[in-house]
Amino acid sequence: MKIALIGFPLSGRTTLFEALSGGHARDGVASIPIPDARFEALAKQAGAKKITYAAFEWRDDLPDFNPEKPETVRQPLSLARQSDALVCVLRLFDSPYAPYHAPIDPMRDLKFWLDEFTLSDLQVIENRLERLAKLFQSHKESAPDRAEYALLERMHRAVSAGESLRALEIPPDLESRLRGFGFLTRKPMVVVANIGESSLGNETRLEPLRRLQALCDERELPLISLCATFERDLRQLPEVEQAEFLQMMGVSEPMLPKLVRTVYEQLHLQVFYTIGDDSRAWLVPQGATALEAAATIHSDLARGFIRAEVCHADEVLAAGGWKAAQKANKVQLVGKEYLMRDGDVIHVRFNV
Ligand SMILES: Nc1nc2c(ncn2[C@@H]2O[C@H](COP(=O)(O)OP(=O)(O)O)[C@@H](O)[C@H]2O)c(=O)[nH]1
Ligand SMILES: [Mg+2]
Repeated sequence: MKIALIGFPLSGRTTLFEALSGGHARDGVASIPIPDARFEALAKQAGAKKITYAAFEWRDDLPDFNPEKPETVRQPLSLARQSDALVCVLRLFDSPYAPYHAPIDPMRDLKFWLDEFTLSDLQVIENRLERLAKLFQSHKESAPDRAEYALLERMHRAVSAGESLRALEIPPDLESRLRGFGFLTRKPMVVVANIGESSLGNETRLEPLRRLQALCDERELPLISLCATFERDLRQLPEVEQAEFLQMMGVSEPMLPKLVRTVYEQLHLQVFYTIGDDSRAWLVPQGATALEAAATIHSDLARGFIRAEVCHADEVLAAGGWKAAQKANKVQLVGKEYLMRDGDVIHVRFNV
């Protein structure tokens, strides 16, 4: 899963990216583990020698655009289409270096991006409609082409009316046809309000933040406020000093885990685990089957799938381990169609 950081130049994207990656990144790309206390306990119980968390690939590699040359926004937008989710960073800190849009106005900045997503998607939809119309003229179209045309017309109406495409139900066969377009208004998005150090601990008094919250509520976009420089500096401290630094700045907890968790929720994913010497957490879409889970681990496991042993992590933990869970009859033997639950531990029996 690719998460792209988008925002105005100097909004703090790179600072946030450094905070997330702890500086361990290359060319603006970093694989960042998703914190998971349940998995940590499970791996420890299993005596794992190697622990691999599920991770997102965060990307801070969208080219900057020049707000004085509006057409330069096209390049970052077209690259953003390739991501699975967007994190839109808005500046709420005072900056002498933000010449293009000096006064703090996160509402204006968020609206700018939402409008650009709308215009950009409309362009993509119109181009596609035009191509399909040409196909119809030469009578070479198939039934799915016609279904796609009808759906695109519906999408056009929705996007023109300023709606996002997030809630739009798309039949699976059309979903795969449309995936390549990467509609921006359909992508899960989290808004980050990047506030200044001086506002830490008294965010509720920030008028622009309150107004931004109202806009995000209206558009059903989750909003996280944090101070990117603070989060970055906090991470660099030894753990014992972190609590002190948090208290000193009047902050109850680090915000990065909350950001990661919120992105995770917006993507409608669930996690499952394989445990042993090599313990791993894996991501699948909500509603995935045991066969899909097996395919995520390795294509051989899906190809030669016989049955799978499944037990929920909470039950494995309570039983005192996988073997104990088996003895207590907590481990179920399931087939390909079994619907995975968030937090299942799986052991696939296969034969290739
Ligand atoms: N005071 C303050 N400055 C910040 C914060 N986040 C970023 N900056 C500063 O803003 C400038 C631009 O940040 P950068 O992360 O490079 O922005 P980008 O262009 O969006 O990648 C740098 O000088 C940062 O130190 C913040 O939370 N508080
Ligand atoms: Mg940058």
